[in-house]
Amino acid sequence: MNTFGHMLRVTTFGESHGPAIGCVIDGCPPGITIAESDFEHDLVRRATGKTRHTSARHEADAVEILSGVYEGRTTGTPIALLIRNTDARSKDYGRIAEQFRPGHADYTYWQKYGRRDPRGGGRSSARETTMRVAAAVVAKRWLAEHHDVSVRGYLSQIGEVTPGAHDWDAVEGNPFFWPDASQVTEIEAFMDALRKSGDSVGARITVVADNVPAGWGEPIYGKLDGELAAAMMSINAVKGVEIGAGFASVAQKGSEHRDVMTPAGFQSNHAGGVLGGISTGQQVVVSVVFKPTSSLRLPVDGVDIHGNVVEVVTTGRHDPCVGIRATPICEAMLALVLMDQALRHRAQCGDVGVVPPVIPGSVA
Ligand code: EPS
Repeated sequence: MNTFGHMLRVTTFGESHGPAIGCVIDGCPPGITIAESDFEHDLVRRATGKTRHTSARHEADAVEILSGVYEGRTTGTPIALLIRNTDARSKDYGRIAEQFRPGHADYTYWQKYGRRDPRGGGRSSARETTMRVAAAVVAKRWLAEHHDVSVRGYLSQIGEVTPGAHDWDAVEGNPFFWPDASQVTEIEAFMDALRKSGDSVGARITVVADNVPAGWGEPIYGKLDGELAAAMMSINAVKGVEIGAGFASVAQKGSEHRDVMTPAGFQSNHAGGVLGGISTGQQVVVSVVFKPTSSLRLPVDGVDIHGNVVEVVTTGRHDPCVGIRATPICEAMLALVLMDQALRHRAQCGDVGVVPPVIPGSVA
């Protein structure tokens, strides 16, 4: 499957070292103002090659709008976006073209299809996430204009390090999307040592959506939290997703976990803004865990496609921590799921309107 979503459907295509990557966004309402330059901000936030802490590949990531937009506004017909790959260096993959990197999708792609495009990881490359971020530029705009919904995120753990403080203003001011400016030097030193060692590390991203009205989501199949989990798990290298208190819920008592409602507002948000698969009107909170990347220059014994024992060494321009630039990707999946659910809610329940009482601090 290369398509997700129900009323808003996004299909991505392309390989890391093919001529281009792209997406088709179908089901998008007409009238949204969008220009090629609007994609730049989020694509730059996600891009490689900006600092020494990510892959050194330099892609222009220039979006071409091929369809679905006329005189600067969406027409309601499929929106096709294309980005040409300009800095692929396929010779880096010569050595591992017939090998399986331990911990990588090389082996499972081979088992599934009986063949694979080894250049840059082909379709399994994190390059694919570029188009999710591009598609979500449209979704973020629609959510903001129609519902005042905003989506943002930050790096909430890297290796063992967690933020000592949380300041949204700090997040965009460092290469890691880290919310505590006082720890940036420490993280830079950590990443420099890691890069020199040739190893990689995992990370956690937290994304939140503000002003999501109560009522978005489906009660059984298609739950808001269920679709968020599936959307986040579809990102390369993701191994865990939590909604609200998430796995910490296992150690909580019910009296602690329940979010007490008073006429003055909810007293907590352990639910992460979702009850019974439907938004509560509180902040939607999702936390996403990325595994350490598997493309390492550290040698390891492995097998090749002929079953021979080989030494696997990955050369090239790899990310020592893919989570460093994953904040915009998680934001993108949150925005796309929310817009899809908003359109579904409008289709079935658009006539219901606001149902009292609305708990203060939440959104109707
Ligand atoms: C990636 C490996 C590197 C990254 C790439 C993701 O590609 P290459 O080996 O071709 O330099 O640069 O990320 C991007 C190009 C991108 O735009 O995100 C991988 O193995 O997933």
